[in-house]
Amino acid sequence: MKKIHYTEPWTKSVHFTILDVERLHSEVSPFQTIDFYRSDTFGTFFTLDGLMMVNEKDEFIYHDMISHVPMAVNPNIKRVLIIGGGDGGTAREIARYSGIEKIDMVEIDERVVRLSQKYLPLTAKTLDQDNRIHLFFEDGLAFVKNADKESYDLILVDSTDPIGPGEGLFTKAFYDNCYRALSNDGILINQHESPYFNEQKHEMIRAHAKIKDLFPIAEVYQFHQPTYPSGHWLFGFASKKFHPIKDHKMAAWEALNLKTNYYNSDIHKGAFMLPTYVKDALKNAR
Ligand code: AG3
Repeated sequence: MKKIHYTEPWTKSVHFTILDVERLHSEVSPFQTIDFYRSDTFGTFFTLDGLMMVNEKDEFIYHDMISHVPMAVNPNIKRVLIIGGGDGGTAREIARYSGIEKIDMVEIDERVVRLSQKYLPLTAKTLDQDNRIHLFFEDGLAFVKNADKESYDLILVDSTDPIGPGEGLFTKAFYDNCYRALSNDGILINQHESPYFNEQKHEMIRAHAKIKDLFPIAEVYQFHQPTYPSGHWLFGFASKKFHPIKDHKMAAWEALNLKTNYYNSDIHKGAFMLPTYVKDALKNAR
């Protein structure tokens, strides 16, 4: 197959390029452009509107950090709502907990799920193998708006950047509805962009400003995602009751004996220790 170069513009002047990739598939869905590629270094990867979403080499980092951090704070989580996450990686990690009763996954674009099932079984394979997982191909914004009050213990917002179909998932109205749909010990984890380049930092600040106004506990934690802009990426941890460090149930989580390749109890604590420039940016968020 013909080899091409794949480039994501991280900023106007900084581009990330992977040389010599094969394009496996390309299509324009009703929501976005979806491309699947194959690289010697990163394995199979896919992009939405040209932006890196998932690749076989570093997906474990993102999916460990979105899933195991809240599960180690409240091991009694039973009802989970995933917004986005069409590649299936987040559902795969959550499904490893036997105490989970249901995983509702709301992905606006069915094509992302179907193509991931075809080209990326590494992340998508659990989607049709676990009957606790229920797929809804709907707008996440409308779904949480119509969800019953206090009907979930955990909401995971596994979204794209706030451009295109992911935009509504960064609004006050959306976070408001998440708050309402969460139980009293509920936790919200959201894709929180990067603090490093101004392009993503701006979105990080906007998201935090909205979430900290709503939730009594609103923290941010970091991890290394080498293929996202700057490689320094964040999730938000918001909750009505649990603090991610003070309520960390380290022994209970370790007793589960889950093998993870990035997440561990030291990372759990360390991830919430932020560099000064990030703390400052979040403190002044409005
Ligand atoms: N969600 C995408 C995170 C943002 C990536 N941004 C970028 N490349 N500019 C990943 C979904 C994984 N389940």
